[in-house]
Amino acid sequence: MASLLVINGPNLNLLGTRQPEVYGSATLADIETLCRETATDLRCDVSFLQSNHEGELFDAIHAARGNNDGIVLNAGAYSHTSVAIHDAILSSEVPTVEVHISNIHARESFRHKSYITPAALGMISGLGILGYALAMKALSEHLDR
Ligand code: CA2
Repeated sequence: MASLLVINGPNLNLLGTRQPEVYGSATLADIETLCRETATDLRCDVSFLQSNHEGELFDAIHAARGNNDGIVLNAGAYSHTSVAIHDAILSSEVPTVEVHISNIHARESFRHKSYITPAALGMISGLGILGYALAMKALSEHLDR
């Protein structure tokens, strides 16, 4: 059974409390519920990590090697700044799908660049929390190939 890891980065613990016009009203707990339901449908295991600390994010990506078959990653604002997370994804060699709840290309120009995308299997942006479920499905199909 495939094991997927869903990683959320800085400030995503605040989802549902502010900026609903940008991020919707779902909370981080709602994302985890959706991912658990999706894992049941896909017959895979899923585990979760949220951290506001960059080093904890790449520690989790390193630890995924040998323990998880795929990663769903919303690195939050670190997506736009972190070469270290880019390098961690490449060094882990764990297929990773990048997710953004909002459409980063319809927002400020500083959000248009992501250091995650070149290291990722693919990227989903702007589809709300559905993006997490779609990313899990994409990873499941990728791993079945
Ligand atoms: O759209 C996304 O998922 C983002 O990764 C969310 C990040 C943002 O920096 C990226 O550009 C796009 C920010 C998450 C912060 O979420 C908050 C939610 C409620 C209140 C404050 C922040």
